[in-house]
Amino acid sequence: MQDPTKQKAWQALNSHAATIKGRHMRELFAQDKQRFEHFSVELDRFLLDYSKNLITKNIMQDLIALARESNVENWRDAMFSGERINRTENRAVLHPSLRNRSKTPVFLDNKNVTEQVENELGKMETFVSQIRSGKWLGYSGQPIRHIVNLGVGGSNLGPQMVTEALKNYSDNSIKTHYVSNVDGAQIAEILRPLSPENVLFIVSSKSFSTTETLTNAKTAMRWLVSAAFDERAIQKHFVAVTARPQKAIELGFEEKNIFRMWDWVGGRFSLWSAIGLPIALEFGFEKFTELLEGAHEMDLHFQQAPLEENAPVILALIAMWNTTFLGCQSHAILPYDQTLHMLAAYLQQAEMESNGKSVTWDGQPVNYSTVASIWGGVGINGQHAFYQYLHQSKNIVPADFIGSIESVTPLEDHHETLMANFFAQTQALMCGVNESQVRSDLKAKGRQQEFINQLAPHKVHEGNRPTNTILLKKLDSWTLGALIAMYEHKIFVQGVLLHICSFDQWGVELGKGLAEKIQRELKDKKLDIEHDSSTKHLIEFYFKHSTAG
Ligand code: G6Q
Repeated sequence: MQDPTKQKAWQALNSHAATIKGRHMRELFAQDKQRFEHFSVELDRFLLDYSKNLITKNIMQDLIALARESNVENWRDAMFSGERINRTENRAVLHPSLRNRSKTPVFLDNKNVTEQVENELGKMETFVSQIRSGKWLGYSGQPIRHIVNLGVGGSNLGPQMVTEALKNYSDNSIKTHYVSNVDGAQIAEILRPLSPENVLFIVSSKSFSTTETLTNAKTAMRWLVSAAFDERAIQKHFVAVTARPQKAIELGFEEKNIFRMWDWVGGRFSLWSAIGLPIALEFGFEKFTELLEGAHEMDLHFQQAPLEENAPVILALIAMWNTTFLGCQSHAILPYDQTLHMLAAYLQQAEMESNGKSVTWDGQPVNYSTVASIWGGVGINGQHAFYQYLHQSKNIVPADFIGSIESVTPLEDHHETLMANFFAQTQALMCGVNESQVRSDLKAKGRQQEFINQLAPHKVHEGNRPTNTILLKKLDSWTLGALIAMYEHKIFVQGVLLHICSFDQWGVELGKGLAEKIQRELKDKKLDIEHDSSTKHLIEFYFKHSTAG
């Protein structure tokens, strides 16, 4: 496979990067009165404005040319048609089929994936209706009121992020809780106020072999059985979601209580499958369907819109421009919506686990930056915490600002205050304020010259800090589905541009394997593998001071 840096467009972008660094976005806005029109895309229920990036029309043309040279369109079509583009695991990548509301058949190994998905959705719908209507009863005859999802990583972050984001749409008949950590503190705290009689546990694990999740599942089973005094209660209070149903059966699950997912769904892309069951249980199957519909609409946009107007493609190109060509090392996700407080954590996994790699899909080392580290938090709160760094640090941190025109919870002037800050921040990050302005502002306030000389350098904001603005009409399940799908496809396109396999995660295996060996040592209270001196002494110190057992 060709070295991507040798591509014509890549080299043109390298030259642009060398010259654009001396320019300021203020100047670019002044030169082009239609900059917003040139660098924004309006979709059905939201707007993407990427004009506050250090780009010109020529740069955008070369970025689009890079997408063409990298065959983004062919890769996209290969993904949607079920080709095994996850090369290192020899798997298809068909999460868009989970929300294929057009119901066009997609075949994999002579099986119609669309049909499999529809069957499973049907099973979910029936189950959701039984639980929500109170027909499904617990061991003592009580209807289910609480769902506890036991799952980690991709089997946790997506559903939990969505549950938080849609919490204002809940009718509160069912409350969902999430346990992801094997630290007993989490499950203990969640179970403490609950009564086993009305709790349903979902053991969510694609592999059904994740130690953390199985440890939590066994603890939950003991908790239930110690109240019910009957192991048969498990069938009324536990369901599983997995691609390995046999393993769930071995743990005692009845086949009818097992929801299927498949190898062609990556964990971090799985909230659209039965992994999203807690969402459907708390908000109803209709809301879950709306989420799928919004995502499907984004799939269609990604498949049909020309690259120049294709939101996920543009986001990927801008991210690559900022990271690979301009050298930014991190990227902030800043929703001005309290209910999106988990979005940064969700996208952190989606993007960093997908593209935080340093070899190409052929195993060649890459000699360019791949993706930035992702972090962030909700707007306003961040302004009173880490925005100082965004405005004045030596490191440039591009950011996505996400806000809504209409509030889901309108209260007097709350939303206006929130959104005034939303608009002000991207403007301030872009424009900044130079020293002569700072000086004249201080002078206008009647400050002494000596004071002005002292303070002026501290008040200078260079500006020129790149941001994307995503303005939603309103945060609802449809729009949320579209938003998440847009980011999923952005990540996919980034992988294609960077020649990286976005759908494996070999980097998590090393530590996992080592932890298994060390867990045996901790159990036996004896070191029997060779460790470096730091790890050896840490474990010995742990043994020496441990009061447990
Ligand atoms: C996601 C990752 C990872 C995975 C968890 C849980 O893409 O593969 O986060 O989801 O390790 O795995 P199981 O669902 O198999 O328990």
